[in-house]
Amino acid sequence: MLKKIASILVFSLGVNVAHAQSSYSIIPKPVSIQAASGRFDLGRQTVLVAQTDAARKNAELFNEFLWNRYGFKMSITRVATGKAIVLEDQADAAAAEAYSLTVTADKITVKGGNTGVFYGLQSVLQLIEQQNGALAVPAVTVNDKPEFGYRGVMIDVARHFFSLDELKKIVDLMAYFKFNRLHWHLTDDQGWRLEIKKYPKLTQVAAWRDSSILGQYGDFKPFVYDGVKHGGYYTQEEARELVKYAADRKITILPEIELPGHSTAVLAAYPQLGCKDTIYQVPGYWGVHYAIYCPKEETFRFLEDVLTEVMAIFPGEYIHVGGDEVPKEHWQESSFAQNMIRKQKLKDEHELQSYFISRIEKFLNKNGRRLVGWDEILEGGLAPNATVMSWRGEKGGIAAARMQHDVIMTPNSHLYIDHYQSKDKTSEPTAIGGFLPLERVYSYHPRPDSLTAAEQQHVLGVQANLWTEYIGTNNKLEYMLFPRMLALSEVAWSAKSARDYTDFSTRRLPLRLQELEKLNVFYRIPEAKVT
Ligand code: TNX
Repeated sequence: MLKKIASILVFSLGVNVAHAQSSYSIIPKPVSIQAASGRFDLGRQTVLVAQTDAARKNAELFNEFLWNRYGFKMSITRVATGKAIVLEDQADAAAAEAYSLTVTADKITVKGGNTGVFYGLQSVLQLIEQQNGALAVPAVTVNDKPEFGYRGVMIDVARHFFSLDELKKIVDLMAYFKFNRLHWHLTDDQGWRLEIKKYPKLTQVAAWRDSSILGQYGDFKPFVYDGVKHGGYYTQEEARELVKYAADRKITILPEIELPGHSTAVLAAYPQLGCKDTIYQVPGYWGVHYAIYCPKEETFRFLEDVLTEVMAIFPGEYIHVGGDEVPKEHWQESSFAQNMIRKQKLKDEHELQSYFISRIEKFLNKNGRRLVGWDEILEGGLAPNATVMSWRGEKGGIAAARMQHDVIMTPNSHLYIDHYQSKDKTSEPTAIGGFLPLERVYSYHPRPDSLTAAEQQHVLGVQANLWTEYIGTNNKLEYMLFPRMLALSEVAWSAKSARDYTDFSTRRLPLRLQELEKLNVFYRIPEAKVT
């Protein structure tokens, strides 16, 4: 109902805008965009010109979008004849993600590195106007490049499992808005989601939770079970398929394997990796759970085996190892962990956690990979080469940047898209709490003023996190992502000085939302601002 009423508002707004200035509605906003006169008519007779295999891949993906959105494809050729969209891949492009785009009545030219050309084509798609069934692109010159090299979205598939098809749909939309990192939160207390050949119980046991194992942690509402054994996992083949699908769309996947906390599901499968001689169960409720990995040699062997299989699937340079919310009681109550603290001459459990993470980092570095962790990995001493994801505000990120460590900003104050989208929580589907309206996401700037220019260079970029404790369906996943993901795309891509919330929300967003509607995305309609 809410969606219906608001959609009437947006559509009436959209129609007015469509005729006045539907052009140049690109999100995220390009660095420069200059209007010219005339337009390029687009149709079945138009050809895509691609001279290399890599350029051809971009052309095929452009065609795929045209097919889904408008029901036709163009032919792809090596030589331009007649009206053409020419893809000029420049192997020596200095900035790999930059592109230029020129549209005249006869020709569209997209120039850049192969990734830049891909982004240029996304801009072309967003410029297409449809009038009386005919398609056209207004004449224009665009020069564009991203502000940040890391433009990410995190999806938690551990609290609720999402199908490969749904993830591909999200990847398509991420690419359309020029994101380049998907952080795949694959493990947590409530489930392990990746096939590991050496440890079959991870998918036989740890991937499934049971309706009988409910509880309540603090204010967290337990998930209401429907009698279904909730869970699921991705085979290695499926994970590889998503890696390839994303890579074609210029998106690198960062897999996350949580340690030493958020790992109860693993202990349910392999209890010997915990410090207690007990039975663990995969919990069906949220929060910070007591059971964590014991710092035994057997645990490190297990983790190295797991990470070896993970690295074989995910070729990206980063492996995320969690590190957040590690309660220390499990170690305080274990004579093994206490002996370890003494033997390694550590001060306390925080230093033991740091020892744990540093050992894993050494292993990853030896294998040519870099470790990322949540900002708790600062406690007890940061591993020498670690990159920090700052989620409890910017504090951790600022501290890490001052120590010359790389940082990705994901503050829960601005980028936790599991929070409510309205102040009136009763009008919204249940969420974890908090209030994060579109405008607040848009207002975020990831380079804190308190850092020097050199320190700011350590901020690689930004990411929104979608935790799925209360998200069990594709529709709800999309409802939480859209349109806040579009606001984030502009935070990540466009310079702060170029950003303008009024232009974004009243002119460009309504047009993009119409498009999401056509692409069957279950987005939330933002409240129309009455001025
Ligand atoms: C904290 S953010 C967590 C997650 C929860 C989230 C809910 C982070 C690194 N840990 O385990 O899902 O809050 O907002």
